Amino acid sequence: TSAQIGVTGLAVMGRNLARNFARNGYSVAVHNRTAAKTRALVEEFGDEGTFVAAESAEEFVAALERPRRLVIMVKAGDPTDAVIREFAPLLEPGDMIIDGGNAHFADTRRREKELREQGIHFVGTGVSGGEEGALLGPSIMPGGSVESYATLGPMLEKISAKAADGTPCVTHCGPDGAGHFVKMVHNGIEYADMQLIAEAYHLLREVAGYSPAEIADIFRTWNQGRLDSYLIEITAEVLSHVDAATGKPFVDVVQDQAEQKGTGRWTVQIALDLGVPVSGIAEAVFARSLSGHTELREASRGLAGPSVTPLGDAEKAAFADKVEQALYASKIVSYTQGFHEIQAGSEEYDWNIDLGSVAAIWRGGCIIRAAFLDRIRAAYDARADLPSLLADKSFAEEIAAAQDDWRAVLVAATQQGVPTPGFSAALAYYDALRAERLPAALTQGQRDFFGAHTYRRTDREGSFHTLWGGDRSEVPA
Ligand code: NBP
Repeated sequence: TSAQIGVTGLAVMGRNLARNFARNGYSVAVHNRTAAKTRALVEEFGDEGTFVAAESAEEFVAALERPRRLVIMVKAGDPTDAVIREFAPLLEPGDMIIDGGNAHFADTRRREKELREQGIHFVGTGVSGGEEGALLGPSIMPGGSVESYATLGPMLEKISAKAADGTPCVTHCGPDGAGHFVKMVHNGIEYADMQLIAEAYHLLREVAGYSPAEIADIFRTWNQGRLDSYLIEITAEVLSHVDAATGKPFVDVVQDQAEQKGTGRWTVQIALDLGVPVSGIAEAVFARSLSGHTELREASRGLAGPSVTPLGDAEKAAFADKVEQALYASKIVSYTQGFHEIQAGSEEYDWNIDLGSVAAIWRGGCIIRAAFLDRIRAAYDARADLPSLLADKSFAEEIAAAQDDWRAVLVAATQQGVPTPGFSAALAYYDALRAERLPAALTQGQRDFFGAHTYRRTDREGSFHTLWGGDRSEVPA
C-alpha cells in the first residue's frame, strides 16, 4: 500500500496528527524511532483509517506516494536535525518535509535553505492547539514554498480546525520560516493573554474580595460578551474547581510558580532584535520568571505595602465591570504589539505575511481562539496596510470608551499594592503612542552630552551636536 502522507515521531502530537489524517480519509504511513510506539498506534487506533506501519526509515520513505509528504513531529532542536539527516538522503527532488514541531524560525530558515539545494521542499509548520487540537483539528501555520502548499494545502485544510463560519484555520503564512515565526508570536500573545486574565483574577480577588467561585461566575459572564474566548472559558473552569483532598479552591492549593517552555521568551528576544516594543508579552514572560524566584520572594516578604481597604459590597460589582474594560483594552494592546512583531518580521525577511489571514486562522483550534480575532481580521480587511491595530477606528473607539475604567483599575491596583505588570505596560504603551511629545527628546540630549551621539531638530533637517564641554554652541554633525 502507498500512503498519501507520513508522520514520523509518534509521541502525543504526532500520534494524534496521524490519526487526524487517517480519520479524514488519508492513508498515513507512521514511523517512530522506537518502533513499539508505531505498533501501539496501529494496534490501538488501526480501525480509524488506513495506517501503514514502517519500522525503518527506508520502509517509511518507500511507503509514501510521490511527491512524498513527510511530517516530522519530534522534539524541537537537535532531534529535528537528526531526523532530517536520516531522511533527506532517502528523498528525491520535489518531495516535502513538513516540520510540525515548535522549531525556532531561524532553524527553519537554515533547514529550508539546506534542503532547497537538494530540491526538497522544507515546510516549517506551526501547529497549535496541543494534543486535542492535533487530533480534532489544530490551527496550522505553514511556511515554505508556494509549490509545496499547492498539494499540501488541501490536506492541511481538511484536518485543520474550522472557524465558526466554516473557514479552515490554515493559511500559507509565507516562505521559509514564516509559519514558525507566526506560531512563535501566537505563543507570545498567548502568554500575554494568560497574564492579563491572571491579573484580572488577582484584582477581583484582592481588591474586590471575591472568592474563586464568584470570580469563575464573573468570567462566565464575560465569556458571553466581547471577551468570548477559549482562555476565559477554561479560566472559569479552573477557578470553579475544588481540590478533592482538601476541599479548598484548586487555585489555592497549586504552587504559585508559573513555568515556561520558551516560545514566549523567543517572541521577546526576537522583538528586541527587530526593535519592536512588545512590552505586554515581555511582562508576561517576566511575570512567570518572577513567580519562580522563590528565594527573592521569601527575602522580600516583609517589605512594606499600603494599608488595604477592601471594597464594600456596593462597589464590588462596579469594580468588576471596570476590570472587564481594563482587560479588554489591555488585550487590544497585546494583539497590537504581537501583530506589529509579525509585520516587522515579515518586512525583515520578505515574507509578505497577510496579517488579516493570520487573525483568521487563529479563530479556531488554538489556545488564543476568540471572537475578538474576527474583529482583527475585519480591521485588516478594511485596511490591509493598517500601521497598527490601534489605528483601526473601531478599536480606537472601544479603547476611548474603556480608558477611564482602565485607568481607575490601575489606580486601585497601585493603591492596594496589587501588581498589574500587563495592564500597566499596556496602558503605558497606549499613552506613549498617543503622546504629542515623548521625553525621548531629553534622552537624545543626554546621549549627545555624554557621547556626542548627535540629535535631529524639530525645525530643521540634518544632525547636530552641541559643544557641551565648550561654549555650548551647536554644530552640524
Ligand atoms: P516530544 O517533544 O516529547 O518528542 C518526542 C518524540 O521525539 C518521540 O517520538 C521521540 O521518539 C522523538 N525523538 C526524540 Br525526543 N529524539 C529523537 C531522535 N534523535 N531521533 C528521532 N526521534 C526522536 O513530543 P510531543 O510532545 O508530541 O511534541 C512533538 C513536537 O510538537 C515538539 O516539537 C513540540 O514542541 C511540538 N508541539 C507540542 C505541543 C504539545 O502540546 N505537546 C503543541 C504544539 C507543538 P522516541 O519515541 O523514540 O523517544
